Amino acid sequence: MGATGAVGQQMVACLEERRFPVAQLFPLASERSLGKKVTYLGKEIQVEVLTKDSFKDIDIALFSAGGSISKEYGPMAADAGAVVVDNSSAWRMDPEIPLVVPEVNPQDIALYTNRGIIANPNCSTIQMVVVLQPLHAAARIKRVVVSTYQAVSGTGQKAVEELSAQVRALFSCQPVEKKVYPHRIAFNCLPHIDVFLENGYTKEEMKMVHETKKIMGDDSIEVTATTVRVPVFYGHSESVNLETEKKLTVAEAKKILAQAPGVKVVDDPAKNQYPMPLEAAGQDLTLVGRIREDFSIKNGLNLWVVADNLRKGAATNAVQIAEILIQDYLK
Ligand code: NAP
Ligand code: 3JM
Repeated sequence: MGATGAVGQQMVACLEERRFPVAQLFPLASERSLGKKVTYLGKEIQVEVLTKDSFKDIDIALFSAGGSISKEYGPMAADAGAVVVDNSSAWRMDPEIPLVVPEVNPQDIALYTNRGIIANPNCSTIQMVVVLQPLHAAARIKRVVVSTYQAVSGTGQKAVEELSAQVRALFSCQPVEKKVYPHRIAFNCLPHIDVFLENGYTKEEMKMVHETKKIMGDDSIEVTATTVRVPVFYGHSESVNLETEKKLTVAEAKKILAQAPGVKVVDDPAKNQYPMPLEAAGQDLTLVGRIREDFSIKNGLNLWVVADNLRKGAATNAVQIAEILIQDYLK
């Protein structure tokens, strides 16, 4: 569901690359996509328009068409017998619905039987908790201060086109058009992702706070976030500051992270080696580097975390959940 979008296209690619045992693929989108085709394992499949009957005889429904579609059609798909893996924020904080990052809380997938829906976390949360979890297990994280540098592809296909068009317009002395963001994104940074809330934070910032506690199963972890849109096409970066209960040296943290599932340490400043969006894009690992002590507190660490927001941040995480579903639950 949402097969023609930025996330949906990556989902199809991911199913293909990971050789997911698909018997039949049904790409769904809106009537705007009538006539479009999706290529899967060399075959062209016609995109179908979403209707109430789309989920008959479907085993797994991957949703990425926005919150309102997920709210309306998620329960319908579940009632029709499909297990829904939903990429939107619609169901994430519902206490009956599991919110899963396979490297962190795969056991929560079992709770899909509550409502037939599993929620996929926000892209910025996913890449952060993959790195936090092993450090938390070793030293208990008390507090996290995170600032994000998020790619435009996180907003969708239209935002990718907007950044390209603005760059082309600026370099050819043409007027710059803005439709997706309230300000120009080319050569700019917008400390504004999703809507502003009454508490002064954006909804994206509060997603990071609430989702982190739920996935890690620990309400005592304090999180504060500033989320920023930057003129990068693919790959979100995060500056993460941690305070732990137990002291972790840089060497210990590096060793723990080097063994953590889904994580790759890229940290050799002398050779200019550190994670970057250009390197993270197009692959599935979460890269971490610039690992250093925060000398301003007793037990503190600073990290720089980068991942492909459309892959680990969305499509890959959803497909990993589906892989566990078929392996352990839908036999
Ligand atoms: P996108 O590029 O704008 O694609 C949206 C997709 O949804 C398209 O396939 C679109 O079909 C379809 N769609 C929209 N309205 C529809 C409707 N009324 N009926 C049927 N299909 C409809 O956006 P995206 O970046 O792929 O993101 C899609 C959603 O995934 C987001 O809204 C968000 O909830 C979620 N998301 C999650 C993460 C994450 O962190 N896990 C990251 C990014 C996005 P048409 O092409 O026919 O319009
Ligand atoms: C990432 O229109 C919508 O409901 C989608 C908004 C959106 C979300 C969301 O809140 O589901 C766009 C991009 C996300 C997300 O992952 O939280």
